[in-house]
Amino acid sequence: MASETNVDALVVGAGVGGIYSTYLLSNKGFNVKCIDMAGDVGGTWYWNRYPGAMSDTESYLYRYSWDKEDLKTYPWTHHYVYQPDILKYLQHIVAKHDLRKYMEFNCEMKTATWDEDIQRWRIVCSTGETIICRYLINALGLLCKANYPKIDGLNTFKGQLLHTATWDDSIKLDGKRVGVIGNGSTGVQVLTALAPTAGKLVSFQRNPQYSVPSGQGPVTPEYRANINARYNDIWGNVFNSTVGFGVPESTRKTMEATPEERREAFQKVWDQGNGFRFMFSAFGDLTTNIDANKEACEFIKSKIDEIVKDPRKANALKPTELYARRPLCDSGYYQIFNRENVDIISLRETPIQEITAQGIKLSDGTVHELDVLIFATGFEAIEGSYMRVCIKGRDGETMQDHWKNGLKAYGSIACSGFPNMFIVAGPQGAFANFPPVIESEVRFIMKCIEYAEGEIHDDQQTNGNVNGHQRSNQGVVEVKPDAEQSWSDLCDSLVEGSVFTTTKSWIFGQNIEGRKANTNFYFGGLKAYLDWVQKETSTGFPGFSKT
Ligand code: NA7
Repeated sequence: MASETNVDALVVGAGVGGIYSTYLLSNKGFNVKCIDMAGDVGGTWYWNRYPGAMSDTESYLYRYSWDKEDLKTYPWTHHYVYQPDILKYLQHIVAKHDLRKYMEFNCEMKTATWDEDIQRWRIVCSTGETIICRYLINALGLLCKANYPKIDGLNTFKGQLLHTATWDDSIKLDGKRVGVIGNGSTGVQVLTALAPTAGKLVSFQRNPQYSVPSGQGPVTPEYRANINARYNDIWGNVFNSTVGFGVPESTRKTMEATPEERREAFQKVWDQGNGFRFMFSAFGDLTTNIDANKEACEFIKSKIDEIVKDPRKANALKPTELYARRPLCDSGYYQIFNRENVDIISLRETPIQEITAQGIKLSDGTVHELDVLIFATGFEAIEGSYMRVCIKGRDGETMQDHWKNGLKAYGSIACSGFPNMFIVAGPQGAFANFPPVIESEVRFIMKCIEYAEGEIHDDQQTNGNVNGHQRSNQGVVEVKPDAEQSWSDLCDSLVEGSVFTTTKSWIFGQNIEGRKANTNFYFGGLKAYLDWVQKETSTGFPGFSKT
């Protein structure tokens, strides 16, 4: 007979958000379980194992802020951490805080149903197990479900087909003829990493994107000592900033500088490296002023001309749209196109007609024969993970129903009609560095749970299934529909005037064919988000009802 488990809280997903949720819930004495469909911890970093996979947040910030001792002692060697090191770090945190005992892998949540009679969630897993819990914390991941574009003949290809988000590292690419579709953050990384060893590498590029140097390289012991000495201030600044990337956030207006001053300022951040630094540190209005933005575009395009020797390739690499997507950075991306084994095909000029057994056939009849075809085509971002499971709230409403007119979640963490259910890194969260955003959301969720529980008294007797804590005034919390709508309206209003709305990308859900544009992020900044959370939690949770 299939087993049934009762817990206080179920965390679904063992990535950055799921690990922290499990840590906080278990520390508060909840009987907690964390499941993940993957074979181990890591979330997005478990699956995205493609060559060159790297976080483009500086290493000292691509980690949890709350383990102060660990911040100073855990080793990292370069300005940015590559995927294997991120995975090792997350495994280390899980081991250090003894969290593995709460975790079960190869266990996927298939359905979650709110049971009104017992005021609990009832989760059925791929293993056949049923889990019953008071709190359901979904940390399913916003960049998780791989996006395969619809291209004729996709299944006819006789070579090896890979997607960067479900990478198989047993496949060797050295000396092979490799085609890559996609040139976002992932495509840029995988192309740059494969160029030196692939026999032939072709980027099939639809929209070129702007990229700047990352500044990747080893750090000195002095650099690390300096970071260690300043860690408290560093995190203080991050949580007081707009984008949380540890880079200065300028307020200087681009068009008030002379052309020489502008070039000098752009050159300085180009030399220092990091995409967010380039977008936010030289000037403060690249994302809000089209003329300012165009100056940045011209600067980067002039760099492409300087770096890429073949004018055909250089022209193909130069974007025509504004610099208005998630900013990219690289470790020598434009440089790879000076190699003889690397080519670029502009799909805007010659679109893909179909994929054939041999490779890619373009609209002009040319066939590019390939041994391996890599999809670096991104994700069904944000809702993708939620659409492949069935979560039913009050009155049988599903998440699919709830989001049919656009994604929304109050403070990014809760949806009306889904009591005692929370989302980590859901829609309409702060557009900022993910680890501090995720931490902020998990801490907000914990506050909501504390509110649902009533006061928690550590020194009182155990009450039923809760280890060592007694809860009084226990209840069920649920977001009010009008509060959820007003958060969504706020997100819409904050994006007005942003140049980001001029491009089509996953930021607005428009990377998937046929999807309507939706404001998927809160563009008010991390600090403003935290101020809002502080107000919500210190004024009696006005957006929630408690029964
Ligand atoms: P992105 O940023 O969504 O990039 C996907 C890329 O795939 C982008 O270049 C797309 O071109 C391209 N794409 C998608 N569909 C097609 C078709 N049908 N034909 C040609 N090219 C296509 O995904 P990433 O994985 O790079 O990055 C996602 C986030 O993960 C990133 O922001 C980081 O936060 C980590 P398009 O621009 O749509 O023309």
